[in-house]
Amino acid sequence: MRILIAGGDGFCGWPTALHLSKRGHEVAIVDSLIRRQWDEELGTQSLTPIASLEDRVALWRETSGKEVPIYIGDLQEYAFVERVFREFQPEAVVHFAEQRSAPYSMIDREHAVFTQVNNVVGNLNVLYAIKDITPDCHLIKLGTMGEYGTPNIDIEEGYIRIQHKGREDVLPYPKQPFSFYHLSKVHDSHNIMFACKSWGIRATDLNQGVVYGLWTDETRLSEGLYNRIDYDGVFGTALNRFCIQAATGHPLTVYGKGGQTRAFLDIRDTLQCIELAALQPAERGEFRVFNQFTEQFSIQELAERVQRVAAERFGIQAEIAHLNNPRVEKEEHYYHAVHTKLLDLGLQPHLLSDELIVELIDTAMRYRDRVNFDVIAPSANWR
Ligand code: NAD
Ligand code: USQ
Repeated sequence: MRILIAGGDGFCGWPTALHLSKRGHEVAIVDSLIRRQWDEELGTQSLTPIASLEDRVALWRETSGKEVPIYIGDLQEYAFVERVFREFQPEAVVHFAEQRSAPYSMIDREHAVFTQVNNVVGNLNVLYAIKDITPDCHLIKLGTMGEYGTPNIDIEEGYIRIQHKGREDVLPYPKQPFSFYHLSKVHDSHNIMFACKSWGIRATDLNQGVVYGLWTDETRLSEGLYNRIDYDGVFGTALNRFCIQAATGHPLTVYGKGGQTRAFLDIRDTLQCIELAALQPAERGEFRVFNQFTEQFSIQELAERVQRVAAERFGIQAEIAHLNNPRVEKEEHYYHAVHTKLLDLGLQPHLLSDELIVELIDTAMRYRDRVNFDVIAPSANWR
């Protein structure tokens, strides 16, 4: 298939682009490279060294013999988006290209406004480009499990059957997002649902959990193909952060009680899910929603798991620190989210293993010198 990867320079997008290219799809990347600027703004960098996007695709060409054209530009600029769609004529667009950090969106008014404008406008432009240029193209949009929040009932996949005053309907599942970032994803979901209904386009909203891991078959081939991994208090996410903290002698930063439970998946399963969704597309006019994760864990449970593996395999005694929670969220709650639709399409999960934690700790030890300890503490406060 001809697949456009928007956000193909990022943590999920780069390994997805390589994986799909390796599997024989015709792949092109769109990215504004703004993620690299946010690193500079925050005084941080990926734990692993990452080559420029131009060098990455040049090395991939040498390594695999496959061409991955790149389009550098901002999805907020419609003239740019139009040009990409006219030239590449995608059959599927995988849309990763958004500001994805909840803490970044909560820094102040400017960051909240930027996040919502960037994400909502970019997504709307993609919807219009599909409608006007490639109406049969399947939009595979990265949403997030955090759109649902933590309700005291099971979380369904996108929709819930409700009985009310003797009548019944299947309606979008209620949303109680965690941040202005997570809210931007809710706004995107509503816009996509409306576009599917009004224009008959096909879309799959992948409500993805927190992604952990780093290495995929293609990105480990050589240093120039390495993926990024974040450890800072703004872009770093729970499990990856804990492994890097254990490796560098930093206490594991559990916020509050740590009873917050979230959905998680290995980055290799992100790649699998995207390809499964692409090969079995939504129907014209259909707005499909899949919950894209494989397991759920509490944050405390993950910290204890990393602590145990660090001790058993490296002799590291990692301390668990319970920091004042910078976020407004429940620290003890019911959590059970349904996730059968991707399994039905053929997903073979990589469940969390001690080996994966060992590999992350090992990677962090190798690149310890690149860590700026000043950016590990959480800096954005929800209140
Ligand atoms: P990332 O920040 O590493 O990558 C996003 C990429 O999009 C960056 O390279 C950035 O430069 C680009 N980008 C952002 N705005 C753009 C714009 N307006 N125009 C063009 N390019 C733009 O993020 P990631 O971790 O790879 O996440 C990818 C997607 O998956 C995001 O939409 C995110 O919300 C979603 N997601 C991520 C996780 C996770 O744990 N990383 C979990 C659930 C969902
Ligand atoms: N947390 C800690 N300590 C840390 C980091 C996080 O206790 O050092 C806690 C947070 O308070 C939160 C949970 O861990 O309760 C998850 O936080 P996170 O930073 O790992 O992930 P989150 O902010 O939810 O965002 C990440 C991605 C985002 C994606 C989301 C999926 O950055 O793009 O949408 O995971 S989900 O959580 O399902 O919404």
